[in-house]
Amino acid sequence: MNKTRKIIHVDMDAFFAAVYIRDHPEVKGKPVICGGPANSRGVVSTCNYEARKFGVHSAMPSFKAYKLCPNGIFVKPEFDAIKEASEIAKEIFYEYSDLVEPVSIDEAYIDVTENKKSIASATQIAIEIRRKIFCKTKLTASAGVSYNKFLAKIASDMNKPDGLMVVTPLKAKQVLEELPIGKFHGIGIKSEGKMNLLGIRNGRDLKERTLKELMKHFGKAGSYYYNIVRGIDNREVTTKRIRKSLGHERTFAKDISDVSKMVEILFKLAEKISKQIQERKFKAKTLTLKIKYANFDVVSRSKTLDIPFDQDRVINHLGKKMLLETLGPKCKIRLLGLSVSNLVWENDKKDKQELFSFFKSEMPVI
Ligand code: TTP
Ligand code: MG
Repeated sequence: MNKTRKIIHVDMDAFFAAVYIRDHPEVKGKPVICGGPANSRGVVSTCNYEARKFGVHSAMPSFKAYKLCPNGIFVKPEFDAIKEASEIAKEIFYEYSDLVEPVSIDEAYIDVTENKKSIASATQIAIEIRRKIFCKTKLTASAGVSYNKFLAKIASDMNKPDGLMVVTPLKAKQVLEELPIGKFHGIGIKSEGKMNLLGIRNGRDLKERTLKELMKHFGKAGSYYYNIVRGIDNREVTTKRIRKSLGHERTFAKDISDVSKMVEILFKLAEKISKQIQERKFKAKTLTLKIKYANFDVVSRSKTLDIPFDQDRVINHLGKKMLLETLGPKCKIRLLGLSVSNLVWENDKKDKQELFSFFKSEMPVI
């Protein structure tokens, strides 16, 4: 039986900033920027919609945010309050369904096709969820309702902030055709640029391209693009979110050019990552090094091993190798990052034995 699913995507509005403003009402109505201090070398976590009018956005360097919005109020996110609000929202979702997939601290998919309250209308549930979140946290959330995850996610973004949008199967075609290519979840900035070069600016343009053509330009992702623009997304709402990567980075107070200092920092990052993946009982096959140079150019390099790893010396060895291969002479850098991906859960004994012999034979201990 192929029953049409009912999926809700909920995403809190300007989350970190909204929590701060709720708890510090004196800043209400002013542009509030959460993250690194004004004019510092940190980055913006998020900002409220007042600050967005000045062009400030997440992941922007704080000094740039300061230039755009010198009267902005720069504040640190208050994580205890943030986590508490996130938990309250999650509890509300579970009142309706156990099929809840938290995607990040402020967003989740909920499959309400069959729900605990036997409410036939997913829209009604979304209305109730938004109202309850506001009652219990004094924060607003936006929600999207549709028949798959992709469309529900697109929908929740359409009437932000404090909005609700329902995309029925009848409406999906129009919504998708009119959607600017950069708004397609899963099409990153790079692919967006490539699509623009190919003359693809919105869903309508994308739909005109054949599967073969899209796969030629975008590889496997091409078939994903081909399907989503037709409203096809069969991904289930999964209750256990599978982590795809884990990483850390450090922005330095001053640009550094001393390689031994970089290696030292890399080692600390490797130790931290190793500890965290071991705690979570998974291993990784790919390590990615990120370098941001003093002029803000960013390069990243990845290495993938056949055998999964979780030990700091392996991570450090690979990271150091990539760093030395990548750095030009007299390079000044402002940020170093390491992340692991291609994650696998800790496996059977055979895997571990292979891992052990691999270390003994192939990995020099540093
Ligand atoms: P988002 O939901 O992407 O953003 P938002 O809730 O602030 O704003 P919107 O109304 O557009 O949903 O991210 C949720 C929180 O995650 C955000 O409040 C802060 C944090 N975050 C970062 O710390 N860095 C980032 O680059 C992004 C995108 C988010
Ligand atoms: Mg949000």
